[in-house]
Formats: sequence, structure tokens, C-alpha cells
Amino acid sequence: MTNDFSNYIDGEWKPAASGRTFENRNPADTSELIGRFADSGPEDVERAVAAARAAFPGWKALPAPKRGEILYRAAETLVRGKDELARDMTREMGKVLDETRGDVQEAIDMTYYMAGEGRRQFGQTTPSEMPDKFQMSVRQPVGVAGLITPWNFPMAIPSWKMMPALVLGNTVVIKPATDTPLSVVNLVKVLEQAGLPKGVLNMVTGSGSRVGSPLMSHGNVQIVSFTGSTEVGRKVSEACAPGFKHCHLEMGGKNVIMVMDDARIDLAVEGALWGGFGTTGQRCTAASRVAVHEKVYAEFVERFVAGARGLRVGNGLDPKVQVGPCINAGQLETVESYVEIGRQEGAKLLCGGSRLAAGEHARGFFHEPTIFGDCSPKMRVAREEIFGPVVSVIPVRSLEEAIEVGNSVDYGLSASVYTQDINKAFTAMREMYTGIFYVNAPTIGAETHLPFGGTKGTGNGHREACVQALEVFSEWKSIYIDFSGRLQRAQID
Ligand code: UN1
Repeated sequence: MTNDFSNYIDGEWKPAASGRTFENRNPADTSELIGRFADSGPEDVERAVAAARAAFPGWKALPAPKRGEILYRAAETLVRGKDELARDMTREMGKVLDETRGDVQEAIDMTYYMAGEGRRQFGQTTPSEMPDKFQMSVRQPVGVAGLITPWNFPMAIPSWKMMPALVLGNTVVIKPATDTPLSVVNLVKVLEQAGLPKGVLNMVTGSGSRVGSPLMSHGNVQIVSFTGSTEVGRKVSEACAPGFKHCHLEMGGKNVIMVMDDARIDLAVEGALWGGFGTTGQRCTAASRVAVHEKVYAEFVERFVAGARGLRVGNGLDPKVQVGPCINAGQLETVESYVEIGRQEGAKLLCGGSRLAAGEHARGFFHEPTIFGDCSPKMRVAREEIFGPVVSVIPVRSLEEAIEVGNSVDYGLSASVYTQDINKAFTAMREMYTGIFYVNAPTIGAETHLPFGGTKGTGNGHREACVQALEVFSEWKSIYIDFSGRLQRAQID
């Protein structure tokens, strides 16, 4: 069955003004058409922003606990629909069902969390320097939020942005990734059903150039939140700068697992397999580098390679499959080009290295789990984000060297250490300049109630999830109330 999906503007499902559509196909089997979606342009963005702007005063005026109640109802619907939503997501994105269920779960967690924020959103009160004067700070919504979301977490990341924005009283225009619009359509339907007033949430599907660009530079959009590549993030930042727009960026990663000589090798191998090849390596938190102490290097590599060879690659709907396809032809080509770069740089190809195109893999974008060994930290495969099933293993002589290698890249999202020595664990935790750090666990798997984000080329100082997300989507107002009945002059009286 083929479905046509429209934009969602001012509480109505409307095709693109141009009437054009684009196709969304299953990356595990491109003969399966997921649906046709509105191929929108600037005129659709204009209508969506106008609707969001018109809805803002009413939504802002609704008491925050009431806004939270709508989110709470949405979370309950997500819980009930989890399996079906996960299946839709696997069909359009490719990752295995366990992982798409995890993705929906992250959306559920964030929705409940932010529903609770409807009854918190705490400000401060502090004593005044003067008698008979009271002072406090309160959060205020920023206005219309433009959200630009990626394909690798098709429902989780949209909800990480949407839920804090909404509970704080902002209205939203979201542009989902063209590879995974169905999951955002599903999320919008859930919120519609939960009773969100019209115009508060709007969705416009289409390309980055015809939808994303006009959205991020629109004069009536006050905050832009983007997750995607560092290259595009820089463009978002530049588009926001002239209007001093709030801008939240969540970008690339080149995350390292450090395996020390006292580590539990079985745990480290399992962690590297899950961190490196889970989601086909298409996570910004993926463990795409492993720095291994020379004393355990041979043992680790042997077991890691054996594990990678044993991973079953295929259609994520098959419960026996562990690694799904790359998201699209372009991403698969990027992976292939990096395999070639690694070979030419002299990295040792230990397993994988080719796309899979025969039999059950014939109609999808599959690539073998690939490991390069004996990498130097200067190699491009050990420094650049590949966003695919490719891991570079780097031998090191000490924890200090592992930390230096770990910190030597342009990104700073996540890092991990495997060790039984608490002193080493704390040293690594303190010295790794990343936003997230793990001990005896891989670099992936962040939960929604701690801040999520990174340093350097990964982010621009903000964090999402947890209460830190409230900072992105609100502004502080400080209020002084003088009830002395006379003029009190601060710093003078
Ligand atoms: C991402 O890859 O953009 O920590 C997000 C994790 C997930 C989120 C990843 N909870 O790996």
C-alpha cells in the first residue's frame, strides 16, 4: 500500500503549494515505497511560520501545567503505539527493530520528562540588597522555534527538541530529514490526537535548500535547533548570526573507546561491537575509534574482528539481523570512499571492506562491518566522521597516550574507558574534553535525564535533554518589586 503524506500547517494536512512530492523508500529494500511526501518550498515555510507566529500568544498564555498535560497524553499514546511506530521506523530508516523500539522509547522518556517540566520550570528568588524589595527570575518562551532534524534518530531527536520547546510555550515548525519523514508524521499525529491547539506545531517536509534554509533565516523564527553534520551546522550558525537568533547545534563526533591493559577484554569487545556497529555506525555517538593498550592489543583485535565477522547484516525487520543498511546510496558511497582512503593511508584492513550486493542484500545499501587496525591517529579514517560501519583501532602505550589520541580530533561528543582501576577511570573522565563520558560501557546509550551534547566541532556550547534543554528554548526575565513606597536607588542608597 502506498501512502501520500502532506505537510501539517495550522492544524491541517496540506500538500506542498507546488503540488510536488518526493519518494521515501526502504533502504534495506528499495523496491518498497514507504510513501510520497510533500516536496515543499519557501512558500510552505512561509505559511507554517505564519501559523506558528499566530498561535504563539495563545499557547504562551496557556498555563504550563496544562501544556504539560497535553505532552503527558502524547507520551501515553506513544507507549501504546510503540511497536507499530518502531516498525514504520525500521522500514524507512533501516536500523533493527530493537533499536527503533529504543528510539521510540527515547521519545517517550523525553515526552514524560518534559510533561513534568510543565509543573517545574523553576526560577529563582534571591534576597534584595535593599529593604522592602522582592526579586525573582522567570523563564519566558522565545517565540517560534525552527527545528531541523536528522534521519538517524527519526523520532527521538525530533522529540528531544519539540517537547522542551512546546512545554516552555514556544510554537514550532519542524523540518524532518527527507530520508525519515514518516516517523515525524507519526509523532505529529500523536500530538494532534493529544489535543495540541492548531498552529502550535507545524511540519514542513522537503529538502535542506528549499525548506531548511528559508526556515533558519526566516525573520519570524526566533530560535533554530539543528542536529546534523558539522558542515551544515556551520551554515545554520551563519544563517542565525545576522538576526542574533538563538541557535542550538548538535553535530558530528569521532568518539573513542580506550581499552587499558587491565580491562575486562570480553566487556571491551562487546562494547566496541555495539558502539561501533550498532545503528550501522550511524550515530553521532558511535565508537568509531578504539585506542587499545599495546599489552592487550593482539588479544583485543583478534576477538573484536571475530565478533564483527559474526554480525549478521540485513533487513532490520528480521529479528536475527544485528546490523541494518546504510541510510542511502550517498552514505554508502561515503563509506566506500573512506575504506579506500584507509587502504591508501596504510591502515590495515582486518575485516569487511566491501559493500554487500548479492542475494538478500541486492536491493539495499548494505556494507560489511569493517575494521582497520594499526591506525595512526593522524590518518583520516581515525580523525574524520564516517557515519557508517567502519572502526579504526589505534595501538597506544599508556592511558596518557590514549587520552592524547582521544582528544586530538576536531570533535568532542563522547568517550569511554575500559579499566578496572578507579584511578585511571577518574583520570580519563577528567581529562577527556567531551560532553559525555562512560566507564566500562561504550560511547553510545545516553539517557534523556542527563544533558546531551559535546565540545569543539560537536556543538556550540548548548546541551539538549534534561533541564539544560530548557536553556535552549527559553529566556530569563529578572523582576524587581519594590514595596517600600519610596525611591530606592540601587548601589547608592
Ligand atoms: C545521535 O547519534 O545523534 O547516546 C544521538 C546515544 C543515543 C543518542 C544518539 N541515545 O547513542
